[in-house]
Amino acid sequence: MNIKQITVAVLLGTLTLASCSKDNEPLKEITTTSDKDSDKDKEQESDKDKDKEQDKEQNKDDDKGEGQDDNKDKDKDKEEEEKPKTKNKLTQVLDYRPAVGQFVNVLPQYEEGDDQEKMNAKVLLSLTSTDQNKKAPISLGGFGGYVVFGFERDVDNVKGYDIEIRGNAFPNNSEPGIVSVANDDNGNGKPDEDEWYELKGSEYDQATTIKGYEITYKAWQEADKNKPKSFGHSAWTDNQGNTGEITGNKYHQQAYYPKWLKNQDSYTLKGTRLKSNAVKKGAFYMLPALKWGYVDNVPSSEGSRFDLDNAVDKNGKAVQLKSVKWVKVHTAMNKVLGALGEISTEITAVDFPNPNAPTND
Ligand SMILES: [Ca+2]
Ligand SMILES: [Ca+2]
Ligand SMILES: [Ca+2]
Repeated sequence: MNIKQITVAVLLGTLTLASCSKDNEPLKEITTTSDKDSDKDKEQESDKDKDKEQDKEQNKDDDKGEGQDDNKDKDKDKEEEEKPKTKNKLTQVLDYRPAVGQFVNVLPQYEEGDDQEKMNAKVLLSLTSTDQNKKAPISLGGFGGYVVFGFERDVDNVKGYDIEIRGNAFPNNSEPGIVSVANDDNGNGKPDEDEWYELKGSEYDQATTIKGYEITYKAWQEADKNKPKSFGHSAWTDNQGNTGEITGNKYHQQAYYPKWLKNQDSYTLKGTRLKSNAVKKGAFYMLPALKWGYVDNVPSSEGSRFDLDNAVDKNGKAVQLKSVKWVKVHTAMNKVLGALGEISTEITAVDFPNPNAPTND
């Protein structure tokens, strides 16, 4: 036993004595301390209990949470079923190949170094940008110039119209474009050798309509430079034995041949060709609207809508399509109208009517 131990023993003795004493002061002091400790213990115990309770609560909440998640999933499924479908959207331009034309390299604007991919992206931006400064019509140039669109999801064949493609037509200024559609039949993710179905318009069965028309545009040649307004010049030949030329006009003095095809001396475009119905009135031309079924033909939304029920195969036989992946538009006429330039389809917007219409199957 050392001094410390002795001190403790004495203190313990005092403590025992004090405990027995009727003098409450030291007892109080001591017991108070002791009570404080025990209170602390109690508090700690109670804190522990609280913690336990909290844990329990949390577990309950967790359990609830899990339960809620299950319910949420179910609710979500229900909502998916009941929620109105959002409108489909134009999200891709897979190919933009205008024919030679007065707005080519301008709508959209070509910049040095742009390649096919860049031009496709510019077309998409022109048609979908929410910035009004970037939104602009795109031009397909003369006959056969085309663009291929892809969407957020496949275009369903609902009852009635399935897609709306607007142009910049106004009365007596119609420049019709033909719509064709396809699915990825060969599964390579590209709109290529898949079967394309034309959406019949009012002129499809006319005797003057040529199916499988082909035209080849030649790039500007050194020999063209002495011709008047030669900047826009391009000679063409077609598969019907005709030859002709696109000529420049004073209003548009850039090259009319797509500049991003700089390594191609010529290129060929194909499709159904409609006879031009342009009528010359003095120095002007009137371009009356066709009855129905063409892009850039009438100014109204209603007249710019297309129904997949009008799809025909390459032999003109009607086909029933449940949905399509890609939509193509090409300029339908081959005609240069003096200073007005060539007939060229323009596109300003792609939209979808009636997203919740029942499907046609
Ligand atoms: Ca339909
Ligand atoms: Ca394909
Ligand atoms: Ca137009």
